[in-house]
Amino acid sequence: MSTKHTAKCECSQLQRHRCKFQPVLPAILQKGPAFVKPKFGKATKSVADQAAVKRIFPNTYGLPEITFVKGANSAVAKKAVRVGVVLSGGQAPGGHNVIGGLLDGLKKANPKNKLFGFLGGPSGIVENKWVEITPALMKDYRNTGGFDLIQSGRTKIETDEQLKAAKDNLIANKMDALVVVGGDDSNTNACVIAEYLKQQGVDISVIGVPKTIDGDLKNKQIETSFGFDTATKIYAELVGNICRDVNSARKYWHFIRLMGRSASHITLEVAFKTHPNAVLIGEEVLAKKMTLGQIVDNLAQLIAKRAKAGKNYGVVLVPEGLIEFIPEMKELISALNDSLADNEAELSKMNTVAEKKAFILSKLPAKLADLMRSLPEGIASQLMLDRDPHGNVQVSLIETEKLLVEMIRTKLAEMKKAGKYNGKFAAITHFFGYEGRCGVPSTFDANYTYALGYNAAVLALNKCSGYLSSVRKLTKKAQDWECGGIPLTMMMNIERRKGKEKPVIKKALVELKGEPFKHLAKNRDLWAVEDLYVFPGPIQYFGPAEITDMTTYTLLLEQGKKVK
Ligand code: FBP
Repeated sequence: MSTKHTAKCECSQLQRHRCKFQPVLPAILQKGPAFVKPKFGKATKSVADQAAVKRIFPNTYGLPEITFVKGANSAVAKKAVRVGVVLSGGQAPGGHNVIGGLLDGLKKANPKNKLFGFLGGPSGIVENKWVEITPALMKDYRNTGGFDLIQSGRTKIETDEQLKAAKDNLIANKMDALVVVGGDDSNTNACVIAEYLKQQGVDISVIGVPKTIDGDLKNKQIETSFGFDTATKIYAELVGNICRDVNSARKYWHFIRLMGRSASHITLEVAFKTHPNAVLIGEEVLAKKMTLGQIVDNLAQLIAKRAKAGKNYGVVLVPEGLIEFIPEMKELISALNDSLADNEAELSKMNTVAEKKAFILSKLPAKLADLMRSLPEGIASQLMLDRDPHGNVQVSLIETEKLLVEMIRTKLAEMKKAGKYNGKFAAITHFFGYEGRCGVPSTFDANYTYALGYNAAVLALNKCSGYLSSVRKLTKKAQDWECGGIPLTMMMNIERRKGKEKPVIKKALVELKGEPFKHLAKNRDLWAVEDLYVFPGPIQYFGPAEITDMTTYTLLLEQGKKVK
């Protein structure tokens, strides 16, 4: 069912200028899809649990990697094709440019090719809601933030009815391909759809595009997901401003929780850009098996040390997923996940959180029930909130920064009594998450997303189903980036979700042996006591390349480049 596009787009001055920005395409794509050929590598394996992943994806498992090389490929331009695109999961800067690149790639191959945007995320495919994306409609959305052109959603297409409805609608709309722009869970779902269509003998390709501000959809082949660059620049501007405020007023401790789901990549990157006094990294907490009490003690010691030097102020960064990595909390969350999934029907009949909590407490082992009772009321209730459709705890809604401040306050009072602390502790808490997801894409993200979309068009035209659009060598100039496709099954392993073992794309967590974490470990003691704050300021869209084209420290460090 076609829907009239009603969203009105009021242009700011910046947007008016930014709309004119022409992203730089990698040289390999510049002449268009008819001059690019796929070069197939060796058959691939999933990162873990090979037998189980192969059993679930018999038709899409083991595909070879693809690299695009120069070569005449006029076959892709012969027949006009119809491609659908869907934005899935949380917003990330650059989504509109993926659609722009896809549209331009398709039109370059054959002006009669058509692109359709499914509305409101994957539910738009099941409910058959779409709009045709014409060049005229696309015009005002180029290089803009947000997903408002077709919106997003978190529906997971998994039941037989949903899969059948998706298939029927794709066939009814005479689609040749579907492009799913999403994170690890959405791209896992893209692979489920690709597999289902192959099993059903339906010749419609499904291609994924790596999106997420969290930066956790990456591996050897996918160097970063789009949106991470812009979102971390926006958070760094905000954190940098707070550092400057702290340095000016010298009277508050700011506890800042940053989005990023389980992984701490965003927190790490923002720390590189701003040099706060303390940075918690969830993955380190897990590796060192640190309890909540130890985390609080360490922070209280730092606060006391700075107070001794007359510094009753500071900035602490907290990743939103921290809570999932504290061993005792991890155990509690995992038991809660299972218990909430096992008792879904009964819980749905209860009206209040208190009622649900009492019921769940009766199902938990005594040790975990005691831990749950010891938590502040707000946090305990937040841990009970519904999981998202992919089974993830909604960590963005758990106010860990407030929990830490409350516990630190108690600890400092004890230390004061014991004569071990004599400072003032005035704390302010913040959560930066939604502020960074729809920002105007940085030049890096504008170029990267446009290339990912254009590259997805080339994959679709070559009928490469079950692949993730891959643009590599990202620390080089955009024209030198390499393009191709990575089999989705190659990134999968089996994880426990909603009480069941499920195939999912493996989340990339912060590697403690990786260069980014080592860089933090080398510098953080100095940042803790000295006030070496950096104030990065806003993203620059115009001006010298060294400030407009700057990429992330994470990417530079991961690729062995030197950073200051
Ligand atoms: P994706 O994984 O879908 O990219 O979403 C990322 C994210 O922004 C997380 O950082 C955050 O925890 C979550 O979405 C919030 O979800 P919601 O938008 O549903 O509140």
